[in-house]
Amino acid sequence: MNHADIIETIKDQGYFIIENLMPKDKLDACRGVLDPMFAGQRTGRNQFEGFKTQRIYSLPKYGPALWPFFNNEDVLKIIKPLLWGDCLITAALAANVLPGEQPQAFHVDDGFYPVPRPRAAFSVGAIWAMDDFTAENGATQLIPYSHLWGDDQHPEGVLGTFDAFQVKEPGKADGWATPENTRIVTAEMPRGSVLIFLGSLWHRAGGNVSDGARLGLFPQYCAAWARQQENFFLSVPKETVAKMPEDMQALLGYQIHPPFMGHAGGIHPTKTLNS
Ligand SMILES: O=C(O)CCC(=O)C(=O)O
Repeated sequence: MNHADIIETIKDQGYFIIENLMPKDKLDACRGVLDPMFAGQRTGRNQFEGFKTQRIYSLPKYGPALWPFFNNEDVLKIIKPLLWGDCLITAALAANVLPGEQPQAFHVDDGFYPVPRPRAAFSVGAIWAMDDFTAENGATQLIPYSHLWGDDQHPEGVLGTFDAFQVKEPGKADGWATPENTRIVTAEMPRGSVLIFLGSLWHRAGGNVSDGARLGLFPQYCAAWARQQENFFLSVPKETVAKMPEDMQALLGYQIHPPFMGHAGGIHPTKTLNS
């Protein structure tokens, strides 16, 4: 399928999977950085992060092996037209769903922009499968066409988008309930594939009933005029940004969105990198 057809499919059903997009050497190089970090990583602090899920944020700061997962040309050719022509990285995380994890609460990713639904998505997510994603190990689950829902429509019997953050102990809420009468698609895909979906689409990480972990690398992109979730100006050292290719710098926010959004004291933000 070409980029234009994929964009139309995403506008229609809310998501699309491109199988086997990332070559093995890049997957291996990235895991070479992430695996030792996950070996000592704590699990989540609430039901949303996942009591048996490890997360690492602000990934671009961990070096060049991570960057191909953020500035992939094919993915950006699909995502930018969905976001008014240009985008920033709004969140840059990896989620390692461990055996025994419950399904996450269903949620949307752009719900904190307080503009009534239904409306265009203000963000688009791309989940890279760093392991094979299966129904057993916690592959992402999506509700097709739910990006068209209004504010009053929720998957039946589940927590609201932000309630899962308040659940601080396992088993204290039914956010992981599987709604009845709702068609759920499980994004099973081989390692190296990428799931692209609108930030307005209801989705969640699945539960893991297998005996292995499921690692997903999850860049989210927002329109270039929207506020980013993560503050990369503070979390990614300037020296690291200075070594990045220009497109990575721009994606992190070192760019001007015309006519002058993002300037730094009247100058282009990249000019601050060597000062
Ligand atoms: O890891 C996944 O499959 C999805 C995670 C997710 O949707 C999130 O944390 O916002």
